Amino acid sequence: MIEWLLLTLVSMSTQIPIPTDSHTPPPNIIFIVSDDAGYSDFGFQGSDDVETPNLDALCASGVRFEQAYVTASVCSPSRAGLITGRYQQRIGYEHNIPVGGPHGLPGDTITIADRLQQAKYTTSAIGKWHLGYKPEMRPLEQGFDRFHGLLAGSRHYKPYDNDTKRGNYRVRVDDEVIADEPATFAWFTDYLGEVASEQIRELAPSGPYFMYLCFTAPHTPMQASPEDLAAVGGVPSKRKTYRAMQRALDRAIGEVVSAVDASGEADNTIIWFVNDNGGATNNGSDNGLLRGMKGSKFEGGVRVPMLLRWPGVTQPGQFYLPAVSTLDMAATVLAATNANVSDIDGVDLRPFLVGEDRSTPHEFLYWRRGPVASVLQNGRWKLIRVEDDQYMLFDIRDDVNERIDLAPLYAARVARMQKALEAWESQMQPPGSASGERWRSNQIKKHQADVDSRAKERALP
Ligand SMILES: [Ca+2]
Repeated sequence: MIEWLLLTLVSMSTQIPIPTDSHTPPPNIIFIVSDDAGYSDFGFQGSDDVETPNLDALCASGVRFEQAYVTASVCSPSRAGLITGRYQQRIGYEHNIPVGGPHGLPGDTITIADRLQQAKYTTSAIGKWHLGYKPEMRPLEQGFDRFHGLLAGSRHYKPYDNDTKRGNYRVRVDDEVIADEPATFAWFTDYLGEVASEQIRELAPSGPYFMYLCFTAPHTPMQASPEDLAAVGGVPSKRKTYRAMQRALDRAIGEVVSAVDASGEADNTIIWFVNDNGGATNNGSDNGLLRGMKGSKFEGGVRVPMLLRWPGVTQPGQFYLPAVSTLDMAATVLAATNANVSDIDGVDLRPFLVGEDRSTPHEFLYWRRGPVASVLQNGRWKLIRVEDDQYMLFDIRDDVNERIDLAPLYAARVARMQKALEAWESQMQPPGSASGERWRSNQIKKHQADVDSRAKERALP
């Protein structure tokens, strides 16, 4: 109740009209995605040992979302939802995809880049792709004019030696693997920041651009430069390396934001930062109070840090409480370009952010990956279904760490939410790529009642 009152007050004090001037040039759009970071592993999320001064400054200059969700608790399906603005299960994209395998985003998928390309944007994908390996699944066939990154993810942060044959992990420009990594860059995270900044300087004078910038940090392998390790201090540990990787990530993003600010286009550039899934079990990340980690339907698997700076729409120092989704990223920016978004599952967040709409963007949000599915109602009630017949119900407003299973007490609510989940599922395709018995049992184990500590969660990759 207090939260809602506060929200209303904030909304009232910040209500401003959404810019509708048809002479306003279309905004540049930058999506920045980090990989496997913990929910609390940023200064702006309250970390006391990870320092992210550049992201904290970005946070201070725009809105921080208190309850932001990705559409999957693992990399590839989460990105498929983000880049299409549609539940990825609509096309059966439910599971992670094996490196080099046949699965991925079908060639005829309409991505946000396709839609922005039609709206005369220059579209650029930088960094981790992880949405398919077959030629028709690659960035240049999915609406991007250019690609500078790797088809897989989780590559080494150091350059590969020239005799290392790791095609899907090697840096490619468009679809050509670059010949000499050691001569091209010293540290991959910084390199992505430099590539993005260079492109911003190049593209800003010539019309609107869309940049989809996906860092591989702080996903494994756990590698940090000696400089970053020295800077974060402390005794050697996985956590120390992780903190150093976050330091590099933050520095690279700082460079990108500086390039925007120096481009003369800062007032007309959207910068949207999000992490792709909950902190992983294997990289030393910390999800704070949230139960569960990457791969889980508990909040720690799907609730992520999210920031947006959009002058004229967001206010410096703003925070937004109701639940939002990465599906909303495409819906919001496409609505600003007057593109047709009728088939998109996300919601245009602008009326909510400027206080014109005091309701909440989503009555329901849904998740499913193999044997575990969930539904969140009004940002508060969360039903998790394990296999076909086990239900857990949490009131995450009062019990954000999901300790008290209310399912036995609220049978009618469970039944109603179960119905909503099934209605959503009836619109989805069956999973298109098998997850394998290991991942199936892993999913189920993660949601057993006795997996109630970080140590037990970390035993389940
Ligand atoms: Ca990830």
